[in-house]
Amino acid sequence: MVTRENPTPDETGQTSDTVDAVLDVVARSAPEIREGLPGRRVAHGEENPSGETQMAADVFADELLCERISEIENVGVYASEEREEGIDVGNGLSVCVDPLDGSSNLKPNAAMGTIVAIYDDDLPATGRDIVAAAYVLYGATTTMVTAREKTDTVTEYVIHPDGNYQVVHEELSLPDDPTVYGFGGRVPHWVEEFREFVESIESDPSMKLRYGGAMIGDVNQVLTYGGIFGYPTLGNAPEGKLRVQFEGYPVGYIVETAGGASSDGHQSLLDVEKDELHARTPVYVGNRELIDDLESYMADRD
Ligand code: FDP
Repeated sequence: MVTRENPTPDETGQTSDTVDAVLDVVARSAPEIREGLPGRRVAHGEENPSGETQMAADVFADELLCERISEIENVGVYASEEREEGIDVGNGLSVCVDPLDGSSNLKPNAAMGTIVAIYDDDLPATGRDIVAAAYVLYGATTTMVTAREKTDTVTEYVIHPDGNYQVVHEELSLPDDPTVYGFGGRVPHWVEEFREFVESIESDPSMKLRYGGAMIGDVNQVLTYGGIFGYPTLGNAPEGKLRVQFEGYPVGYIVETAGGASSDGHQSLLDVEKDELHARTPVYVGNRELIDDLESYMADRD
């Protein structure tokens, strides 16, 4: 379970209501986002703040969530991977959204997600400021996985086409025996220490490769079957690809709350400190023993 040095005194009252409202908006918006995808599998013509080509669907999902989340009482800032800066929308919690994670899976019609992280501080916040995190997975069905400080549990919901949703797993926890692994980045760019770690994973006959190219789909495999996902440090990109505020902290928080572990190669993702909204970090999440092994392989690398 996640341990915080300075826990929010009591995630009740206003904070809890705001978290409920944000998660409700995300769940109820998911069918609309899904329905909006077919006509938006084309480039929008702009780049996001990380220099990636935006798809029309990225912009659509961002605008829809921005409009709805901004209206929630006690939300202070809405920030998105698709916007340079957070938008000041009032007083209260900061909400960071990756509206469409894995949007390069739009063209081949594979899984994608929406990620949300709610921080009880200004942005850029730290991983220890998270009060809740969640993701929607647009797979064969639409599901949502939430982790919140109030209950210290991870819950999975199925979201119906009309926006209503129901619990399918009240308290999700990472299976004890890991069976799946998936790692991003071009293999020729993997650093030697990481390559050796991957060889050790692949030499274990109980481990199977599961990699779909959208972080949320790959992380959900790990939460379901046990194992490890990583988007590693690369020879040509030491910070990897994934963004701390929008991807690293929320998946780290969810997997740790589910009884697993997270790392940037040396420490919990929740202890990574960056002072830019769109900063990146290597991301590794999964069963504790696999993350410990990974960290020992990476120990000599800065
Ligand atoms: P995408 O660029 O398709 O939106 O950070 C976003 C992400 O996907 C992750 O979902 C995924 O793990 C990773 O990037 C894949 O990136 P590459 O295909 O460039 O390795």
